[in-house]
Amino acid sequence: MNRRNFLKLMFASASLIALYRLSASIQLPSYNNQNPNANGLTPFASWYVVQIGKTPTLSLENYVLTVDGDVENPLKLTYDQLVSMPSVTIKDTIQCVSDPDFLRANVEWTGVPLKYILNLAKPNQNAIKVLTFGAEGYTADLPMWKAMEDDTLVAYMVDGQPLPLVHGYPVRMVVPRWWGYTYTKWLVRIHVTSKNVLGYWESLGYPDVARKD
Ligand SMILES: Nc1nc2c(c(=O)[nH]1)N[C@H]1C(S)=C(S)[C@@H](COP(=O)(O)O)O[C@H]1N2
Ligand SMILES: [Mo]
Repeated sequence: MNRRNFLKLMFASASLIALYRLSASIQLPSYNNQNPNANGLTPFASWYVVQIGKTPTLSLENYVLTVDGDVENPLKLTYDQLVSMPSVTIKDTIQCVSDPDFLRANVEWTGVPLKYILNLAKPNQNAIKVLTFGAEGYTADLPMWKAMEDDTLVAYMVDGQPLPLVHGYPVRMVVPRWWGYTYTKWLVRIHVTSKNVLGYWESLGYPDVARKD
């Protein structure tokens, strides 16, 4: 190889390395996903669906959210009561543990902080866990400290619209930074307990502290 070709080769490989380093330094937002729209959100049509049973159909008129167990003040909340409570809107990525790269969606949830509802129900001193129930019988558990985080939500809207039926209409759990199996869809019951209970996937060996990282 003559000197001129050697220099060309050096220049070409240096450019390739520079290009590679540039692409590696681009930080993807934490809520990045396939097929995001202009706002970085996942259109409902490309949002994955994961569930163990059939989709139950709940009506807003008959909807009741029961809060019971080791609480001083058990509650039965109607849909209207729930949506008139103080709410927050947050961006999040919901991700299924079984394929976290493919099964994830960027969404914007609106809901009532679970903490607000628990404070109304007044958990007893010995309460350590919260078990959430879906209308079809699904369960997931949260330790009390996670249930009391400001952005753990009882959500009734996504991207400014009612939840799609398959994504938990009318109400579901939202547990940012934790795996999708804690996001109980068709939420109908919040059970506070002093026992170390496990939900459906937790009892099958998935992490009870279901942190994504
Ligand atoms: N009621 C109910 N909620 C559920 C489930 C379920 O089977 N039933 N599956 C969980 C699992 S494993 C995941 S990953 C998410 C998926 O939510 P999505 O279908 O809205 O994307 O829902 C969670 N909530
Ligand atoms: Mo999942």
